[in-house]
Amino acid sequence: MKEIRIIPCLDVKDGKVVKGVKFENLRDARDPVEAAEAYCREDADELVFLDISATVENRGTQLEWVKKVAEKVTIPFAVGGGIRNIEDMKTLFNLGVDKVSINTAAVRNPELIKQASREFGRDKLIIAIDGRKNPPERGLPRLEVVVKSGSEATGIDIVEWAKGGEELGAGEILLTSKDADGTKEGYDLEMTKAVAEAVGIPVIASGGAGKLEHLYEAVTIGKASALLAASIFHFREISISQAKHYLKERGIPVKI
Ligand code: 0VR
Repeated sequence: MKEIRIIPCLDVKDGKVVKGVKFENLRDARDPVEAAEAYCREDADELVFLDISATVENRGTQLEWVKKVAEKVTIPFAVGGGIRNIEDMKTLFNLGVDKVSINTAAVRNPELIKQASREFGRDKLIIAIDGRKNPPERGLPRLEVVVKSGSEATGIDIVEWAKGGEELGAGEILLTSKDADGTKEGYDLEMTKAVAEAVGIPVIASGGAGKLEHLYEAVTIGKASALLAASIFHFREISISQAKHYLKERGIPVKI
């Protein structure tokens, strides 16, 4: 098993790191630059910056924050949120971003994945998939892709979309359970396992981390290659070091 990466996520809105539950009730958590520097010092393996500004007009402001963080980050730095096309990706790479994460734009135009993979290489391209779980009787996919910050259902099966993203050239999948986000009740293991077993590229588990055990089960049951978390790290309930030592003591390879 390759080393499992521990990845804090900065959900940024109006220049502040925010944190909500199920993508709603966002409240200020930290300053983006302060948080990024702290996570680098604390030996996070990668950092994700998710631009959740509500409108396109905010993009300029948010790029300023991406630039400020990119200047301080000393670990691989991925940015997602509102990325619409190849030009948006070029802008981010020119700011020093290492990987881009596309979500809604890829669902709307899957060819964008192929173009981006050809242009930049699959190692720089993450497909972010936000998902929800439907009750069996509704005739919807059990695991359904949602887009536009989780506000729009697509009727697309998450596993099918993940396989399609891999075929089109994605380098890894950032799989976020909207239902689990911010709840601290654990990752969606059914969703994570279903995707991880269907693709040959790494799956980053995201949404719901609340206890050290959640991290362990996301790897052993969910088959995740990397663990993204926000709440437990932003509110200093668990440190990166605690997470890594807990996993290492249980036989999970991590970089310490
Ligand atoms: P925790 O459950 O706190 O670890 O959160 C992990 C992950 O769900 C969040 O960092 C982030 O992916 C939530 N995503 C979105 C969003 C939050 C607010 C608005 C939109 C989105 O579209 O992904």
